[in-house]
Amino acid sequence: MRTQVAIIGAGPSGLLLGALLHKAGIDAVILEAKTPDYVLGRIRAGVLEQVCVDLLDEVGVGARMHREGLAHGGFDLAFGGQRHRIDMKTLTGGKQVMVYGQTEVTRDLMDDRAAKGLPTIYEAASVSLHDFDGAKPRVRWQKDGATHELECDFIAGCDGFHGVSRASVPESAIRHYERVYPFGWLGLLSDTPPVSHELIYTRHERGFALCSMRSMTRSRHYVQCSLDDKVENWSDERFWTELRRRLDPEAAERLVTGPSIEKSIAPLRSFVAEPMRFGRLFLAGDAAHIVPPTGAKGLNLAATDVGYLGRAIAEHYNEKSDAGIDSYSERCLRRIWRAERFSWWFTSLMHKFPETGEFGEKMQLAELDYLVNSVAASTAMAENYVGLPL
Ligand code: FAS
Ligand code: PHB
Repeated sequence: MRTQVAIIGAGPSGLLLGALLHKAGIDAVILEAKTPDYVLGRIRAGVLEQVCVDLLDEVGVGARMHREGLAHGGFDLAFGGQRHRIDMKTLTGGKQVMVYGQTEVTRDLMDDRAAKGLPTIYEAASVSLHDFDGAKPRVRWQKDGATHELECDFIAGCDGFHGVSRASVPESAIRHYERVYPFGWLGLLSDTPPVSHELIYTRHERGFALCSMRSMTRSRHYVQCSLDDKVENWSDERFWTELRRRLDPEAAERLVTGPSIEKSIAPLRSFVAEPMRFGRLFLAGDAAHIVPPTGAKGLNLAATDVGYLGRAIAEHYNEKSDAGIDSYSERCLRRIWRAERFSWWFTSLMHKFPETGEFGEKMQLAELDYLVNSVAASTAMAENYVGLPL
């Protein structure tokens, strides 16, 4: 088999890149380890920056997002039993975010790819990358008892944090920067109405909590939990009781509980691999970086990576220019580090750390008090949350 671009991973990064390349007239084959249902079953991000919305519109899969997504002009910060709204729309001159689940983004991209008859090979086992430091890279995998090989011009490693692409780069050629947080997020999805019409991020002495949503009838809530906690230790009742204890009185009053559709614990880390290009192999999305979900940046960074990469590869073929390819890593990393900083800062501000202590708690509360009472500080918060310009 031969194609122009081999994409490893059919998560949002791989699918969006495939759609961008198709729009530019470039052939790509996506290799995915799991089944479509497995990929769709992972409940993850919920907030899209305008740059992500624009990319989905650019490839023609934005219709359902605009129909069913919720445009949000602000969110609440809750601490000391009080809620304070960050009016993003006013503070950023009109910018907003779109609340639309990553599962739906992935489904829209999957359906579009299938409708166009574009090749995605699911349940591709033991994927391996070869000769990407030369001009004729190849990818191999196992399926239906046979070994398959794909010759290509480029490989896009869109296979997430635990994927094979970054692991295929010689250790001497890559640097890792990492911080692992001493807690996780226990998330619960339920067909219950959201607590409020916008998101509520809560800092509480018992730990962080987030009230989010997927629609006005489906909620996504999180509570900070210990790293060694297990989801089987958390009955729905225990979750709802703990969430209610952390919310401000008005939110606690409005909380509607119900049976969980999904419940899972996500570990939190900050991680960046540098560089993101190795000859004909390019890393994009979680394969190259991870942010703690506090700032809702993970999916959005993945989208901007593949936005840059799709344009760079199109330039290579259609304009015979490698300027985009040569600057890909540097352009992505500048945006990634700004998002890493914001996500680390917001996580440090809102969570209970083992070493926080009484002085640390006073510092968190003082910073939050300053943040919600300073136009300058609120503006800085707002411009980072809606997404920094490309
Ligand atoms: P993904 O991990 O989504 O996709 C990679 C794909 O590659 C997967 O389908 C995988 O099966 C496949 N793959 C892996 N290894 C392979 C191999 N060897 N061969 C072939 N295929 C392979 N972001 C937010 O903004 N907000 C959130 O609340 C949030 N919550 C999250 C919760 C969890 C548990 C996790 C893990 C992430 C969360 N994120 C969140 C971040 C998440 O949304 C990612 O940023 C987003 O999934 C990135 O998409 P991809 O880069 O496509 O990686
Ligand atoms: C979500 O809805 O899953 C969500 C929203 C905002 C975040 C993290 C997760 O910061």
